Amino acid sequence: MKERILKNIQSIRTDGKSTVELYNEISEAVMRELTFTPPSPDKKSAYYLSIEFLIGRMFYNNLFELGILGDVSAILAEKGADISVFEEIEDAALGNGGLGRLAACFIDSAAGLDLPLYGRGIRYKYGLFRQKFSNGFQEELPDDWQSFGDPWGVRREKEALTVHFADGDVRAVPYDVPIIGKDRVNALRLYQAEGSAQAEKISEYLYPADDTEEGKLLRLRQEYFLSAAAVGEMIGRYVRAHGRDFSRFSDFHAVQLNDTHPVLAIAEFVRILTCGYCVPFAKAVRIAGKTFAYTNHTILPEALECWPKEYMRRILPDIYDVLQKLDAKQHREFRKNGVSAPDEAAMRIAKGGAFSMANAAVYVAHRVNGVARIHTQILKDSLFDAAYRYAPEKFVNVTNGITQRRWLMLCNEELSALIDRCIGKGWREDVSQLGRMKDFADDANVLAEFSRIKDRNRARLAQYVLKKEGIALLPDAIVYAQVKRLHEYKRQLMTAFAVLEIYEKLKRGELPAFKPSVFLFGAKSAPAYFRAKGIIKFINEISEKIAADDAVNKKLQVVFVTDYKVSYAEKIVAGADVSLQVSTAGLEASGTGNMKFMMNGAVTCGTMDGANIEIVEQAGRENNYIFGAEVEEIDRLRRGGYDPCALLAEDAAMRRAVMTLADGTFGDVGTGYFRELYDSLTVGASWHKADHYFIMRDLPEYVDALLRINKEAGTPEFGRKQFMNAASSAYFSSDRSVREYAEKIWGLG
Ligand code: 26Q
Repeated sequence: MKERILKNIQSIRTDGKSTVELYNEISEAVMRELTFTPPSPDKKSAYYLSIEFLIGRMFYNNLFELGILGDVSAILAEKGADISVFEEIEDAALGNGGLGRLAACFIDSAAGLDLPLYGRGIRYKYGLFRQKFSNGFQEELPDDWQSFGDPWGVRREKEALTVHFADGDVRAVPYDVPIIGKDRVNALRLYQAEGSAQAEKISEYLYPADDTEEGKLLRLRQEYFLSAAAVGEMIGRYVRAHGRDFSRFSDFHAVQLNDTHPVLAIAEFVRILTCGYCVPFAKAVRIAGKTFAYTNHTILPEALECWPKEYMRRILPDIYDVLQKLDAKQHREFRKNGVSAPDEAAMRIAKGGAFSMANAAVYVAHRVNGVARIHTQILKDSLFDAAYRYAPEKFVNVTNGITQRRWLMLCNEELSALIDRCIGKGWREDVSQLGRMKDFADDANVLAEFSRIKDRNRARLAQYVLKKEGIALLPDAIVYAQVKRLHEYKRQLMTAFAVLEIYEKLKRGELPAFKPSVFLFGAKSAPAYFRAKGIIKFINEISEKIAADDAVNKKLQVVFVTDYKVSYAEKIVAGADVSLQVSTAGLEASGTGNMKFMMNGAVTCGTMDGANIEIVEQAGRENNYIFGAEVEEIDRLRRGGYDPCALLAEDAAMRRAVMTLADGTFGDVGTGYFRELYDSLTVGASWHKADHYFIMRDLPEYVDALLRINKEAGTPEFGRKQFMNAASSAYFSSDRSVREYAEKIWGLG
């Protein structure tokens, strides 16, 4: 196959063609020769249902997975074309953050491990918005990713299904995208909604605004659309192969629900079995239980979906009936088993006038998993404590991972080559061998080469930032990076305050030995998330003020990159020195950016939260910079006695940093953003106490940690710390995660 693909590409003429034309021709030359590996009818397959798939750029990745990236690069060079021009082709951002990128890493790993795991998602016409800054404010532009063509998607007209809503039918047309492994090509199947203008709206936008009833209903339609299409397809295939006896359904299908968004798949499955095939309700629920498993990705209450019954009755009356019956069955069962009233209230599917999607999933699924050890523990101890006491055998942990193919081999070729030279190439097939790099932690030559590679990657990152932003990063500076969704719990605002404190210390001459440092931010704010937008503006104001101050601007720089996405992340993780992972302990379920930085040899400056805990367990706490309150302390503070204003009163530097939100140092053009942020920290709001993410508790320790890093950076000891992180990262390969899912949850042999 490789030879044929290369021959196809060899015969392409490059002269006079635009980048987009060439991109399409080369991609098509690959697609002509690829054959999808079909699910085998007599073996079990697993399906990963997700409202997001954040695949990133496919072009280089696919050539890499086929083992022909170098050859294609050489062929193009002969023809006078540079393979890097395809970086102009924007990647489809059919996701927003960690949850979507995790889905992409998992299907990549499964293909590599020769496992039949198939993604099922939505082919949004517009992905996550493109971000611009205007006067430091975020602006959102539509992400028209199909304007470059979609050579990797194969429309499957004949496999289209119909999805029924009370007010009309919608066609779900599958598009298959190849996920290439060594021995198989799995299909990521994305459904496009068609049939009418109203139908098309369903697959128009990822996360449409849901501040109106219409918006909420559209989101509900999306969730049902994905669920019904995926379930309809599975049941159809099962019936054709095995007939109408569903007792063996779960011998052939495992379905993983990526958070609550596709949980309606459970109800749809029960609906079809009971209404379409006369399976008794209890039996249908039992089969669903054996088939479905649910992953929780967040404990934040605002992200736990509850759908008003009234919406459900209006557009999905049959699903409403199923959920009502499921709730009644749950109630009978709990009564029979003597479940206490408070426990029942916590676990009940019907809650007030709404259905709790998480409770439905936890009740039916045979496995419920968190995404890092501490997160799973929190699920057991608090969010789902009653369910854990009721059915402890359901709960398992699977710590997240990332694909080392995209996040090391592809984005950091030089480090990968160094690893090859030290331990041979076996790690490329079996990532667990990467740990053998630790044997070289005291080899001065290897460490020196490792540092030079970091320097070159940092320089490449600087080139990229210059091209994208028109900003020259400070030469030879330490790069501290915080790139992730913008959210209060992730505490980008705390980093902003830390930078302000450092800025002031520099101005006062208190840091004579301070080494040049760049604070690199990348994040998108949800369009309607008022505070997150205020934080972006605040950081951009700080950036500008420091850049304009000749007394410090050779030492300190703040850059908020625009339109942060997968392809930007690939440059940043390779070039950064310090990974900022500073969420309030207990709130970041896992984090996966933290793993990408680690694998590329950045130290973590962070709290004991999410996967940070397992990162320092693998790499050594002494090789990272851990600070701040741990979960127990945060719990205690939450119960009472936390007084951020008292902390501000005691700490003048912190007070001055926080006051800049209110004292006119920075302007927000009358939007009220800054005042509202200030109030949220000092007096709270109707729905929360002051500083409920505990910034004042952790900020002084954060500043200390950043300054400690600044002192140590550039020394051989610091280089060794970075090296130890990369050398200890094998555990965070999504190959390991996917194997765990296959064994503990899917029962894939
Ligand atoms: C919920 C209700 C209404 C509208 C939107 C949502 C919604 C949308 C997206 C809720 C959550 C998300 C995305 C969550 C997410 O990305 N979570 C991250 O998942 C990663 C993979 O497990 C973890 O590493 C991160 O810690 C977690 O934040």
